[in-house]
Amino acid sequence: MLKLYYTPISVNSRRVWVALLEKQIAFEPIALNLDGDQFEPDFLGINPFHRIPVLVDGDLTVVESLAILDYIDAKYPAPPLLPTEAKALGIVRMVEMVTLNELLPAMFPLTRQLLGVPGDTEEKLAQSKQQILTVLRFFEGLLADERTFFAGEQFSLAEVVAGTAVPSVEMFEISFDEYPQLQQWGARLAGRSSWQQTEIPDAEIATKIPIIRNLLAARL
Ligand SMILES: N[C@@H](CCC(=O)N[C@@H](CS)C(=O)NCC(=O)O)C(=O)O
Repeated sequence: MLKLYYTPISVNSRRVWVALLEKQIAFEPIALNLDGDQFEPDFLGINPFHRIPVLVDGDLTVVESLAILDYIDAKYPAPPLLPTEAKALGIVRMVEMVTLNELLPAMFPLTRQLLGVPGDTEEKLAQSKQQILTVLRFFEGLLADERTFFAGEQFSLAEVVAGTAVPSVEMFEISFDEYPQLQQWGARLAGRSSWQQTEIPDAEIATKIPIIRNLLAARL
């Protein structure tokens, strides 16, 4: 059986968890705390970069969530999460990369500010907020023809990746009022069983704040 090293509160893990649920693939979850256990020799033997998620399938170990998602989709093609048509595939890949390379890095400074982790300048915080708004405008534009999902009617890895990150920007008091397509898209995803099963209650997240603060401070 597949083994998934993960942490329930991790956005990087959640996208793999959601994909496994969408495809109804059984897996053995192995939870790390990320309180230093990621530096234990046993785990470093699995991922020398000390990060989750990691997927282990027999003698194959896959690190990096986007690589894991591709592996899962190729090995378990039903339902397919990557379109094959050129335009749709380009959009899906673009949404995945913009989420990882533009949105998430902009969320780090603002999350640090929320949790009282010092080290970010006012200029950095303002730039990060602008960057998030640019991503939201960009995604709104991609959904502007009122398509159900980024790739059209097909639920895809664009939803799995962006849909587990975009709604969190509300914690920075960013409203979706100016992004009606994105708001409806988010509501559609929130109704899915895979989203509901991977939603972590606020009370549980609250117990992890010291760990989250340390992880974010390490990224300064
Ligand atoms: N690019 C990686 C990022 C993974 C990542 O940063 N995971 C965080 C948790 S959300 C982690 O394991 N942090 C522990 C550490 O950096 O020591 C991916 O997409 O899988």
